[in-house]
Formats: sequence, C-alpha cells, structure tokens
Amino acid sequence: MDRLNVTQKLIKSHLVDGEMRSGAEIGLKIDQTLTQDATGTMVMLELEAMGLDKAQTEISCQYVDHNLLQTDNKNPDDHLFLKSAADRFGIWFSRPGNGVSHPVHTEHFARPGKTLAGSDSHTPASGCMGMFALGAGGLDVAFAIAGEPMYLKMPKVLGVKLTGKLPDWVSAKDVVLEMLRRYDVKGARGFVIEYYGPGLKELDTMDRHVIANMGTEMGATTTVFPSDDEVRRFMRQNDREDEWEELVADEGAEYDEHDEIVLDEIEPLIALPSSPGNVVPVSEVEGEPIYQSYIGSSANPGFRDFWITSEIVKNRRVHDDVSLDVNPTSRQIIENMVKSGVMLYLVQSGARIHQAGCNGCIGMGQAPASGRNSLRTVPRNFPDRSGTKEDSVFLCSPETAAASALTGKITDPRNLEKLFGMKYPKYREPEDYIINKEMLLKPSSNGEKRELVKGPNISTLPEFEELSDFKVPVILKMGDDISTDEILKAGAEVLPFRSNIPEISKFSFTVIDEQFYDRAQEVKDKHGGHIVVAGDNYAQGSSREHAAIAPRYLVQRAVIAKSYARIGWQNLSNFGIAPLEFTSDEDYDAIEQGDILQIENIREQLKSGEEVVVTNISKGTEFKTRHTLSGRQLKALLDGGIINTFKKELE
Ligand code: MIC
Repeated sequence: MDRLNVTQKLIKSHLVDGEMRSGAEIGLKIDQTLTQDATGTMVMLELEAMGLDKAQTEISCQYVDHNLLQTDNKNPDDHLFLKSAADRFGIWFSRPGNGVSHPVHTEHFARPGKTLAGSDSHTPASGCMGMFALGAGGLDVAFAIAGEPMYLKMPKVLGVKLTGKLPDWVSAKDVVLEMLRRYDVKGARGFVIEYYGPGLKELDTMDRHVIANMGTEMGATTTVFPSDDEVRRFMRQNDREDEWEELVADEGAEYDEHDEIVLDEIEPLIALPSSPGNVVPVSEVEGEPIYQSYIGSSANPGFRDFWITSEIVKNRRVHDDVSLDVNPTSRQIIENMVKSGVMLYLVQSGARIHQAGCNGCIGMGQAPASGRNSLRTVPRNFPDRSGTKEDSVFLCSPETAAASALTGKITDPRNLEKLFGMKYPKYREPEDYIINKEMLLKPSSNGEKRELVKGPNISTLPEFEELSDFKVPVILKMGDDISTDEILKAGAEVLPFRSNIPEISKFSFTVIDEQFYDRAQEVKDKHGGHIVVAGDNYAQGSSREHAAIAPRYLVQRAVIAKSYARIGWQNLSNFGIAPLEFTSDEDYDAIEQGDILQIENIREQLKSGEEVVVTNISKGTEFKTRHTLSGRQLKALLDGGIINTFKKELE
C-alpha cells in the first residue's frame, strides 16, 4: 500500500494494534471523544466504576442535546450529574440548549487528521472534515476516554466519485438519499464510504456533514471526506484556521469498491415510512396530504438549511393544516438566524420555533398526530421513533419539507417555480457569521475532587454473571433490519430512564411486543433467562447500549440472528450476551417462538472455534451457529461483560 486514500491514511496514522487487512480486528488510538446525555450518563457511571482519574484524550466533550424536555426531575437531574461528571473527569461540557453534539463538535473541536469516538451512531458526521469519526456503544467510548484503543474490524473502502453540479432545488440530503436508494440500510456494512472528485466543490463542509451523518443509515463503519480548501474556509469561519491541515488521497490511490454520483442527475428524493432505505423520487408521492414539516437535526444542521427554509416561506403563510416545526441545531445558529432575518421570516410564516437540540428527532416532543404524515429532515424514521404509535414519517431535504409546508401536501420543490413563480434562492455564506463558544464549559484543572451530583433516578450499573450453559425459551422471533429503536425505544416517556437500567428494562422490545417484559420476567424465574431470534442486520441504527444492557438485565443469554449491525453486535458482547449467527436460512425458519434452546459447553465451544452447536429441545433437532468474535471480545463475553474483564485485570 504506497498510494493511500484518506481512510487508509487516517487508519495508518492511528493504528496501535492489528494489521490493516480487511476483516481483521484493529485497534486505533482515539484523539477525541464526544458523548451526549442520553448515552453519556451511562458512560460517566462506567468511568466511575472504572475509577478513572482524568480523560486521556486530547479533547473530550459531553453534550446535552437529547433529553431536553423537563417534565419532572429526571432529565434536569441528569444534566446536573453530567456537568459534575464532566468536570470530575476533565471533559468539556456543552450546556443544555447549546446544540446538537455533531454540528457543535464539528464547528468547534473536530480536526482534520484526527480520530473521534462518540457514543452516538451519527458521530461519523465529523468525517466531513477529514476526520476518522466512529460511533460506538458507551462502554467503548468510556474506554477511549480512559486512553484505551477503539477496536473494530478493518473496513474496506468504498470510493464514491462525485462529478457535475447539483441542479436547482436539489441539495446534500438528496445526495445521501440517492446513496440510500442504492445501498439501502445494510449495503455499506463493513465499508468506509469515502467521497472524492470534482463534484466536491459543490458541497460545503456542512453539506458534507449531511452526507457523512447519514452514512450510518447504510450501515457504514464511517464516512470520510478529504480536508481541502473548503474545510480550511469552514475552519477560518469558525476562528480555527490554525488547526487546519490538508488531508487528501494520494494521486492514483485505490478503493476496494467504486461508485459514482453524477450530481446533475439527482432529483429531489424522499424516504417513505418506516425505513431510511425506502427511497423514491418526491414526484412519486406528490399530492399526499401532510400534517407536519420538521426542519433540523444532525442530518440537516447547517445555517444554510434554515436559510433555505426561510427563503421558501418568506412573505407566505404555511398551510392551515401544517405544523412547521423548526429545530435550530445550535445556539450559534439561533444567533445567526436572528441577525440575518431568517428567524423573522420563519416566525412570520407561522413556523413553531423550538430550542436548539435533537428534540423530535428522537421523539422528545413534536410527535405527529395519529395516522398523519410527517415530513422530516432528520436521519431516521424507524417505526414509532417519533413518539406516535404506527407513525408515518418521511425523510427529505429542507427544500422538500418547506415546499410541502406551504402547499399542505408532499410537493416536489421544483414545482415552486410553477406554483409561486419562485426562483431557486442561491445560498451565499454570510460574511459576518457569529461564532459563540460561551456555552462550552472548559473542565477545571482540579476536577478530580469534585463530588458527582446524583439525583434519585440515577442507579448504579447492574452486575452481570459470567457466561454459562443454558436451556432457555425463545421469547421473541423477529424479522430483518430490527432497529435499536424497536429493541429499546426512544421518546419522551422512555429516555429519562437512560440512567436507570431496572426501570428502562421494562420497555425492552415493547415496540414489537407489549408483553415482552412480562414474559421475560416469567421465564427468568422458571428457566434462568431467555433467548431472542432475528433475521439480517439485527440492532441497526442507534448506538444506544441500553438495547443490550436492558435485555441483559432481563437475563437475555444469547441472540441468534442471520447477521448484525456493527455497533449493536459489539454492544451485545460488551455486556455478556452471546451474539450467534445462523449458518442457514432453514435453521432460522425452523425455530418458533416458545421453543426451548439448549447450548452445552458454551464456553469451550466458543473458545475452540467459530462453531457453536444449539439443540432445539422442543423440536428434537440440532443446528450449527457461528460467531465472529475476536479473542478480546470473547474474553469479555465469557467474563459476563467487559467491565468484569476490566475489574479482573485490576485484581
Ligand atoms: C439516534 O439518532 O438514534 C440517537 C438517539 O442519537 C442515538 C443515540 C441514543 O440512542 O441515545 C444514536 O444515533 O446513537
């Protein structure tokens, strides 16, 4: 490998363990971390359990952007806990309302050539500026904060060449929806997506953020853009030009797979309910009535996205049947919206302005009315994620959402010319853009002595036993592409329990089966646990480790799936649940909910190779499963989770 692409350069410069051979486990030095509140409380409890003194990274920042509704003491108690923990462990603290972690991190901390690990699956967004940014479960991020490497399978690189020019009314969101149309929700698993080519000059850094952010939706390990003059401009705008460095692929660098997007050929696209992979041209669903248009989130976080919305609705009024919900992504963006008049046009049009944060993107407010269509610029529309049961959420660009807010039905924004005589507003970066870092609090130098402020809802981490043989029932059989939103749902009712495992475990799998918790309790006493079975791409989506810890707390012993999503799979072994894979579709088909499965000598079987034999006691059959865990992961699994391994090593 002498001529390297950007991904290979980033990996090579941070490789501390393993070989750069595709599929082999590698360990990378992590320079920066980000945690957000919904996953961060667990990370801080994990750091406490590990007895960490001070973060060992160059920069770690704790954001408060998810659990912002304060309907009782729980969320505000968590905010205070996180503030005290950040100071105690030497971590920056982004105050509630300061904004969504990914864009704020990109603006103020992300650096070309560095690595970032974040306890949020959209951390790859910072790949927009030549960074290797990985989403991970909280425990992996806790270890990164403690200075440990981040482990992953050496990815392949999918090089996507961008050529041409974006047509009017088409923007970065349509580019990534085009990728989702091609790759669906699992087509980029095992790959880093690296964009290059002359079309890059059509996309500024925040446009690239849109694309890098939603690479996660294709299952990619991460997404990488080069650090070029545009990134330099962006860093200059953010008062950080001195931190810029160029990072581009070597002349003639190769990619494992190739694709190309001719930007001129892209049209406005939309993902239909309830998967980001259900992409069709907007024109195909035009005319469907809508209830809501939602602007904001880490998937369309730039000032431009709010500006274009305001230009479309300026001097007009949103349709009487539509709620136009605007969620600025940061306090800095709010300031710029106010200064530039964007806020005035939005308010005059009838938009509802919310505080800076993730808000409705994870169902923290702004749930749509039953049976009504909601158009959102957010990254995900998994079932019930909005907070409304059997919701109908579409994903689209701000142009499409704003056009539809005016007409009250799904509208191809290109038709605004015909409908309202509107010309496509051409965006130019404001020259006097306001930069505001004041709500980013630097940790004090002697924080080690600081007491952790724990409200009554913050419970300590449960302890788990070592892995042992079992004979337990299958209490749930699921299909393909089960998201973590279905395993452990988001939403305003559940998110406040993120620092209380016993309580949050009551919501395990309720999106799929309301009786799951009761059944799990029943079989816990009778059989000593349970197992669940799934199809392809199990645990896709969010990085929330609660989708492993909560079922583990209900004594889940193993999952048998056709295949897994990267982070979900890692989280299972981190918490002592065996992630096994079917070796044939027939074995999956043959299992029924209620079957009793037995695995004997599980420890020896796992240690002696990839194969693990399972007996279906109810059917009187036997079938083979396999695992692809590394030696390191296996050790954690056998110990009953990586915290146990860590504690053992300290003894
Ligand atoms: C999401 O977009 O699903 C979330 C909410 O940001 C999650 C993190 C979480 O569940 O707290 C993610 O993407 O990892």
